[in-house]
Amino acid sequence: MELQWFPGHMAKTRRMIAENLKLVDVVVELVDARLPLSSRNPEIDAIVGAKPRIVVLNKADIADASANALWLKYFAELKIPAIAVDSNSGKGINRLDGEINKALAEKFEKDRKRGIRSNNVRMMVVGIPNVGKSSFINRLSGRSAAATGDRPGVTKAKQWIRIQRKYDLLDTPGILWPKFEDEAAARRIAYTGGIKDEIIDVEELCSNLLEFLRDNYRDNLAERYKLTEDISLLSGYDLLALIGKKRGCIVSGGETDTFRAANLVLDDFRSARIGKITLELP
Ligand SMILES: Nc1nc2c(ncn2[C@@H]2O[C@H](COP(=O)(O)OP(=O)(O)O)[C@@H](O)[C@H]2O)c(=O)[nH]1
Ligand SMILES: [Mg+2]
Repeated sequence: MELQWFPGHMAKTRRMIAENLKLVDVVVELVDARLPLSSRNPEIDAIVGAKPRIVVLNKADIADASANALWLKYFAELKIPAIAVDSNSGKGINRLDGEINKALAEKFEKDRKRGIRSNNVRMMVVGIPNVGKSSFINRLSGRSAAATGDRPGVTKAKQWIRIQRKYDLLDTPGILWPKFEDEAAARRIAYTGGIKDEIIDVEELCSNLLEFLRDNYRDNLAERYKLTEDISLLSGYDLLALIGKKRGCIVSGGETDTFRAANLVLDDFRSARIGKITLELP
């Protein structure tokens, strides 16, 4: 991953997030809509504990719309509030307000009984690298964002961003470690670019992705690369070679440059040029 996660780092991260958790009313957990389970931290439930939480299926714009609906239903059944968001355009982000109100209904009621009138809500964003935490925070804060600075009783270094008059958002997200032990999850994260390509075999990775696309998004694949032949029986590596040939990825001597082809396909996938694709279903 972008950061090397050692047990020591994980312990430190856990500690830092636990400290910040004490300061907030609600946690916004970002996951990648294309792989909502694989992009979750494996210990998220234990880390967040009983603190109210909203799951944001981010990058919903480049995930399969019908799959987004299935995932929202999945989280609804688990009684975990979830919304689908595109942090680049801001689409879906307006649902956050309603979900927070529902998740914090009890707190508001308690405050009201105690005669506390201010409905200020403090929140923090957590998620694994590359799910879009910074984009989400920027989008949420918009131009009206104002660093509210240090406040009494809060550690000096903490910066809060005031949004929509009633939210205080911790300006630095909690960066959690991904699922390393789960090979299939790690592979899906790698497809999306969440693991540095330098440390993996891109041709093997791309071959695996092509097999997934062959079985689940064959029309998208055929259309993108003008594959008119029957590809149902081609292996991932055969597909890679075929696409390389079609795209003119040739090395001197006439052989197909499968390394270049793999980078091209991965780039196409990551930029959603093959289509809106979800890598796992509930
Ligand atoms: N299509 C799309 N891309 C996004 C979205 N949110 C973030 N990104 C992109 O994902 C990449 C990682 O985003 P970033 O905010 O840096 O992630 P962080 O590491 O969690 O802070 C960047 O290239 C963003 O432009 C989104 O909702 N839709
Ligand atoms: Mg960031």
